[in-house]
Amino acid sequence: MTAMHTTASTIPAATDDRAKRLERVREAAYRIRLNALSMGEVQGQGYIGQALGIADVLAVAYTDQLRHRPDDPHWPDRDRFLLSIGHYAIALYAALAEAGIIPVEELETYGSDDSRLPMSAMASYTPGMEISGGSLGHGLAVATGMALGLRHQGNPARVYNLLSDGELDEGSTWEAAMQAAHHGLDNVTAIVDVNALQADGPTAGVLRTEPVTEKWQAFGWHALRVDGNDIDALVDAFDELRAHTGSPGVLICDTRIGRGVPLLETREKAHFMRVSEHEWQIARDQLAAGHDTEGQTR
Ligand SMILES: Cc1ncc(C[n+]2csc(CCOP(=O)(O)OP(=O)(O)O)c2C)c(N)n1
Ligand SMILES: [Mg+2]
Repeated sequence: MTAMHTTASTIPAATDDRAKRLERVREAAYRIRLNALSMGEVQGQGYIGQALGIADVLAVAYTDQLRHRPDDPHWPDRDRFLLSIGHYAIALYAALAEAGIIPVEELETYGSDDSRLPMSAMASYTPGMEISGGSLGHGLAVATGMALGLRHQGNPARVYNLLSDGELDEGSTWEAAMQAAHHGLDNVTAIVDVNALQADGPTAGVLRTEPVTEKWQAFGWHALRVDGNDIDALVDAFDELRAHTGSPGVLICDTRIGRGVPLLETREKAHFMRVSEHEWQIARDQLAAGHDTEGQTR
């Protein structure tokens, strides 16, 4: 018997007035950044720059695009969001709190013993964390398998995989890309965070991945490239990829490490940041000032 799948969504975004829709995402992105700063302050260090950089993408995904039920993270028809970059856990926790999947108050337990929010992502610990992805380069293969399974079941859910530009160095990413295209998996969306940085330095110096768009196209993907800190452009791109049929889609997002906090945007060692005690309040003030200015110019 074919399983019944409801069409209920927590996010009735498509019918919303566009200005309201963008404003809602902008506010969510601001709170995701604040959540990330709170967690960073608990540990005094971490992958804070990446969380600030990817906050706009996560805000669009979690407050505008994904079909999910915050109180039922295992709802069979939910869209799956796979984080293959385990070190970006801080970013995803910030978004899961904004989406109501984990309580905001729980963020203060980040990285401590017995917390459900370990510093590297663990699927068995955290509601809404679909995979344990710290060993880089496996997320897209898991996404491909899940998407095949969902299609086989007649389940309309979509599978998203957020991967980093560092993961483009992994051969397994490209094996999965070939598979997804071979099977015409239009229920898969890959999102690549091109922050131009890796653990050992700028991506261009570690292993040249450009031209990224053309590579995905050559592998049979419908590829779009946008400024990953431009909410307007992100919303359009996500909409286009959801509507696209016949092949998998990839959204290549150029993001800026530390985005929204000038103090951290200009850090030399941006992959793993250490932030002094007195700098956290400055960071929050800078974030608030930027948010206000942006609000006034809209
Ligand atoms: C298979 C594998 N190889 C190496 C590592 C070590 N590692 C952890 S983060 C990282 C950098 C990867 O690049 P990216 O995610 O783009 O870095 P970021 O943008 O966060 O600076 C590496 C090599 C790993 N986790 N898994
Ligand atoms: Mg990177």
